[in-house]
Amino acid sequence: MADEKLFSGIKAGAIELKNRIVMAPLTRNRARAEDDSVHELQAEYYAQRAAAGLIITEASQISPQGKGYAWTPGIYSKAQIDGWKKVTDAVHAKDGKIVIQLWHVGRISHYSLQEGGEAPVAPSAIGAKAKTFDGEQFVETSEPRALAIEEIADIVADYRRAAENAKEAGFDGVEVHAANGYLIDQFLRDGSNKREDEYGGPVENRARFLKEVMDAVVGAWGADRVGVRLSPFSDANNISDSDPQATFSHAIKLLNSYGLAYLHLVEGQTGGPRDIPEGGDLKALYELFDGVKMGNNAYDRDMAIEAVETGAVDLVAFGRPFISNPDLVNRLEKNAALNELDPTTLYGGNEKGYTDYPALEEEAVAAE
Ligand code: 8OZ
Repeated sequence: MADEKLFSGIKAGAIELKNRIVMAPLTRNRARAEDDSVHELQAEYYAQRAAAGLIITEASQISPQGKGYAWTPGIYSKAQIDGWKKVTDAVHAKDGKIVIQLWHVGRISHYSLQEGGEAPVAPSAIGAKAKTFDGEQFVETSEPRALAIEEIADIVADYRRAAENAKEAGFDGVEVHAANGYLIDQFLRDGSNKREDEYGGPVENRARFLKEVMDAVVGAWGADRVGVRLSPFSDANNISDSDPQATFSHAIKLLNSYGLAYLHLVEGQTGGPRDIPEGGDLKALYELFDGVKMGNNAYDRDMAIEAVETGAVDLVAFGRPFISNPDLVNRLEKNAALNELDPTTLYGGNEKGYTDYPALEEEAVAAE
């Protein structure tokens, strides 16, 4: 066994991890079309990856309104809870740990994906120049309508219910998805939030929705089983802010006050370059958080070992490598070659490109 710190155990809040390698949240669009539930196929997929110190599920909508793409799973109905229970049982049977990522897409949706064909919702009626997949093709996201102030409490209640459902489904905790230009990020940033009530204007107000969501989710789970994901310097889904360093300094100080299981940052552009824009300082943001820090974005083995060894982060989340390498932890330990990813089977489909990537043969060790 490799003796680098990356391969050693750690506690993230109350969650005991057997190593510091995390399976990042990965949208795969294979939930059942009729009820947005996961089933045996996902149980097998996640169980294959249970050697990770922690699995974060694909983003899962907290309500029908929170959905923005075809075939993403929900965590608001009985059928969805039952489906996720199959997943958590399968992961736990292999001694893995798994949290579910709670998601509301806000304006990153299309009316055809919304109940009654309604407009998606957002802090303000400002559309994103972004695309989504409606089950047949890629389409421009629809023009959103601004949430009435009374509706915000309803969405917070949806988060609370989803968090409670996640407990019933047997998860080890939850991750609040506050990244990548979705609803919480839309509230946080001044490019998408032009509200004139207490949810808009100064950053203290723009962070109010995040705070209310965290209060609700922490109320259901206790802070030490709740993580949160932010992408301070990503413009994913056409999100923008005039001063991300200030916005996210405030957000992270707020999050630090809870005593959370971990803070998860996308370092640079989501799924893209790791570059931080002028005036941005990722290290300074991490330093505002006293708990366990998780980094993500295009890490390879050497970068991950180094980042954990130096204490830049405590955990490293791998995305694409975990798709094509169910036994990624073993491969990293052995410094073995990785399978290539088939980009044509990322989103939608069946077991092809999902549960059929091979694990390393015992003898195929590339190096010590
Ligand atoms: C890829 C495709 C659709 C959604 C994210 C949940 O970026 C996603 C996502 C990724 O956070």
